[in-house]
Amino acid sequence: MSMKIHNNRAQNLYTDVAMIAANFSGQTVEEVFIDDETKNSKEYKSKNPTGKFPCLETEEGMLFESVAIAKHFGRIGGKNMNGADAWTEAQGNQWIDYAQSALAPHMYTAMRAHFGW
Ligand SMILES: N[C@@H](CCC(=O)N[C@@H](CS)C(=O)NCC(=O)O)C(=O)O
Repeated sequence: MSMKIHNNRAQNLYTDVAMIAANFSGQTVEEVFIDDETKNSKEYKSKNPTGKFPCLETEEGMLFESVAIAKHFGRIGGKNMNGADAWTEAQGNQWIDYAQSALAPHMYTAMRAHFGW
């Protein structure tokens, strides 16, 4: 089974993060858009409990959170994308964690102010 990335809309920045990692790691991933009715169904909630996108469908199961998905691609691509050793992996993770905790929570606020959404 090929991997499918579930998305709610085009230009979801979180899905873009995961797909950039997919492309760099050489993965072929089909994008599937999930409508609100499907998202809110009991069956779908059991697969994607946070209701957030992206969510990756794999042979092993479903995986949510864009960074977890990106790191999964980084691992399975066989190109040491997550770091060639413990130190370089930790250095990458420090910036990912910084971006997630200090930047991402304010990203949409800043973009709304800038673009007038
Ligand atoms: N921490 C999550 C955030 C994902 C997220 O907030 N996705 C939004 C982007 S629009 C979403 O799916 N919203 C749909 C909803 O809340 O119904 C990640 O990194 O994947």
